[in-house]
Amino acid sequence: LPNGKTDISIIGVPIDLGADRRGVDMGPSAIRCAGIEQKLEQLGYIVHDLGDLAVRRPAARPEPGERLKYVDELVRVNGKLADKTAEELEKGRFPLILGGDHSIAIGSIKGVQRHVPRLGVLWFDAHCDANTADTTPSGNIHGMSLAVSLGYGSRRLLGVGGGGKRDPIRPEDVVIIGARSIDPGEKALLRELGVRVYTMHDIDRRGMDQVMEEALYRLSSADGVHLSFDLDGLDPNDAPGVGTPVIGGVSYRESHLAMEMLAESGKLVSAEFVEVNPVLDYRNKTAHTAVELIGSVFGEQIM
Ligand code: 6HN
Ligand code: MN
Ligand code: MN
Ligand code: MN
Repeated sequence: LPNGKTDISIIGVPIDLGADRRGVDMGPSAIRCAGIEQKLEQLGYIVHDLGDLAVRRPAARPEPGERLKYVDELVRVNGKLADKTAEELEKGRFPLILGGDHSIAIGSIKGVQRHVPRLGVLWFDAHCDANTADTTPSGNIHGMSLAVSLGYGSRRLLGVGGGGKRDPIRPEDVVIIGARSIDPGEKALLRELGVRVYTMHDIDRRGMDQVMEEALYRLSSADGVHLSFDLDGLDPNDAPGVGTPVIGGVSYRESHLAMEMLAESGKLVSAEFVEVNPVLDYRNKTAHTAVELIGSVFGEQIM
């Protein structure tokens, strides 16, 4: 059990305002329908499903002239999520957050940081989500959340969850796995900071076992690890229901191996599964895959 905990709190964040394609706001429902609670109970956990955070649907279009689309509501919801996440850790429970688009990592990580002074982050994604207001090609905040956690981005996003009071995540405590679509500005920032990005090239060349072994070794200096799992890290054949698919991704088996190794490390303190888009899915396949992966994260083994 991660950190010896027996209680898991599920927090749904039905928001899609950080992304261009509508529909990931239905992610929490889809993952619940796919049987997350039963899966965790079978593994012996006590599950507290806290339902979904309230999300306002502001306008049909983002605020005109705003560089960061829907920033007001995203700042508000992420602040709530930071508080909720911290509250569950306070109770001794493991926060398992269901997105929603990937902008929610801003709030969840801020919340976990209140309890884990030196937090490591394992960012599983086709993208690096390391844009800032100056480099974003889209204005979509789901492409900025890792940059914010590292202390880069607009003042308003950095202020989420009383941001200033905590140091940002250290670059050496972040690993990205599965990247294959990186914007020029992101590349420059990640290079400058020295964040370790395991691209598909690394996975093809060295295999997921070696990549994960090295990634976990890097994260071992942190006090705990937060898993931020974007389903688009997987190959679109295995996870078709995502808003921003990129061909040539991590396979179903490789992703399971990664989660099994993460479980074995015993370092995990919190996790989120994001970007499931049931509108684009095939018979809830992506949500089912998410539930299977969550099983592996919480110690499920084949035998
Ligand atoms: N995600 N790099 C692109 C952007 O708009 O900044 C895509 C971001 C995708 C974000 O999948 O979480
Ligand atoms: Mn992402
Ligand atoms: Mn992504
Ligand atoms: Mn299974």
